Amino acid sequence: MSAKSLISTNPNALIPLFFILLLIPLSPSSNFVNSARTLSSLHKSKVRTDESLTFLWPLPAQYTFGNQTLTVDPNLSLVLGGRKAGNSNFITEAFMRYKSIIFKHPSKESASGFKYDITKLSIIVHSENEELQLGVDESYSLLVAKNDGHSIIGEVTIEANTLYGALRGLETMSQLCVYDYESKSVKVFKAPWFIQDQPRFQYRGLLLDTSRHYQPVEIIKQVIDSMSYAKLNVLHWHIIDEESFPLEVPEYPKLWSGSYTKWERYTVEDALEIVSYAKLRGINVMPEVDVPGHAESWGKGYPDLWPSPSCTEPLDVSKNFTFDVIAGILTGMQEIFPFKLFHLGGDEVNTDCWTSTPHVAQWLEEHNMSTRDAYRYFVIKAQEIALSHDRIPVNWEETFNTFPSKLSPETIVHNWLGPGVCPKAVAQGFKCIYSNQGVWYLDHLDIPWENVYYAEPLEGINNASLQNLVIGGEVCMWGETADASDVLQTIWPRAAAAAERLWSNREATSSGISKLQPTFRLEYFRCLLTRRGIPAAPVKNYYARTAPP
Ligand code: CP6
Repeated sequence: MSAKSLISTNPNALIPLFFILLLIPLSPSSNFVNSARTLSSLHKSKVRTDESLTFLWPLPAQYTFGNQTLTVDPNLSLVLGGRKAGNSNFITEAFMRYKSIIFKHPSKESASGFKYDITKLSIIVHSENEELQLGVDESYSLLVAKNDGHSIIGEVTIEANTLYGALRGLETMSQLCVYDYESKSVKVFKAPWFIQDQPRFQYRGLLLDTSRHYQPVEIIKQVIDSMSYAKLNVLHWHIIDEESFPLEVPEYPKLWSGSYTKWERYTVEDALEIVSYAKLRGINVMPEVDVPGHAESWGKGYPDLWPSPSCTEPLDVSKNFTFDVIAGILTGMQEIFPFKLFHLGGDEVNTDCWTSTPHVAQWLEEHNMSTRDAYRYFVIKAQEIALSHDRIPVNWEETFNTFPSKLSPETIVHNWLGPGVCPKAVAQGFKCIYSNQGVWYLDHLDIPWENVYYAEPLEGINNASLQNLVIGGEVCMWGETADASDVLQTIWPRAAAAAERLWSNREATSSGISKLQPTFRLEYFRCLLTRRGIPAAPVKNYYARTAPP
């Protein structure tokens, strides 16, 4: 079946949900999570107020639900509305993807004349702007209700300002559509649903390291798919490091001779494919060029980048060639990665090779620089290269810890050495990303999911305008101990704990045994991942599983 045949143009879909919202009495401070009642004026069903468990992950910002069970037509059709009406392959493709997720099980043939409650899904997108950058509007409203024949908006309606908000709404909708093994058909339980949702943080990242172990493109795509299920939105691609350089760089074609083998490489076309695959799922890809440490593999193709063949890291600070190569890499990557944020690393720099290599030591002396000065000189020069390529530099926290006042004011400080640096960085006006290694390093297998879940990026920051400088957080999947055979089950389910922390209300996810039952919902989400083909590890061992409520 072609995608086009599913689309009909329904002028009713142009009537925004907004007008419906006006009909709904809301007290401004009402906590939707606990007072589900607003839709009862619109729908005759009784809205549940007794308990608030949902199977949604991450938990939406605001939601109400009722007590109806609705049937969903396996031939669900798409109706496009708003300014994007009729011309969005983007939405149509996303709809097709989600349709195959929702109807994975063949539905039992219904008796002829059977009327499904839900036969169409309306998607209204207001903005024509398709750009995906930090801070893109990901908000959406979602209504799932029985069409009583009276209201003009019925069944399922997703309304969003951008394509990316609509994607988040589709994900939520797909989580409400549950295969019912009794009737062998897809149902929505606890309808009508009304959801208004947006993320708490604009940057919700996952670091993937493809230098310590090569990850095939297909695995990276699975990582991207699974990120979209948890509403994560930045893939921090730690693509190169000291161990290997798998990426093709047209300006310096010998760089990827630093790959492990000729087959463990990414062509420019591979990288472009990953970026566009991610964009269709609302995910930005942020590349990292980690300098001056963590770059030994560059010298395999260009040994001049090493201080000497026997002392190979950090990169030679004394040569212009070093910065020419960095600029060449940036030029190549700029063509691949449209995301404005660019990670320049800057962590774990041991400058011994600079003092022990005669020509570098001499250069330091001529320039009257200590090793710390030279480290600063290197990082600032790399930042200038990024800025001249219209990129915002992101640096690991050591650069801020060592010379905060010299960094470009645009710098985004990336925390990793325990908690505490974001409060200091935002106090000095820098933006910050939280990745405390004690809780958000996924290669640390001994960190329980609860520690991931209850880690709070705003810890230690009380002033609201300073809190706004924490753009979000990122879980890190360093690659030393995981390859294609186990990287997904190392990422999941714990990355999902961070994903809810970064998306959902702070109050709804705060510590203590929440009545929102994160344990059970996480087990349910992990199970959802496995049903969708993502090999997520068990939350707890089998015998310790939580009984369904
Ligand atoms: N690689 C790079 C790494 C790490 C960092 N940078 C790292 C350090 C300590 C731990 C885990 C990872 N492997 N380039 C630090 C940001 Cl425990």
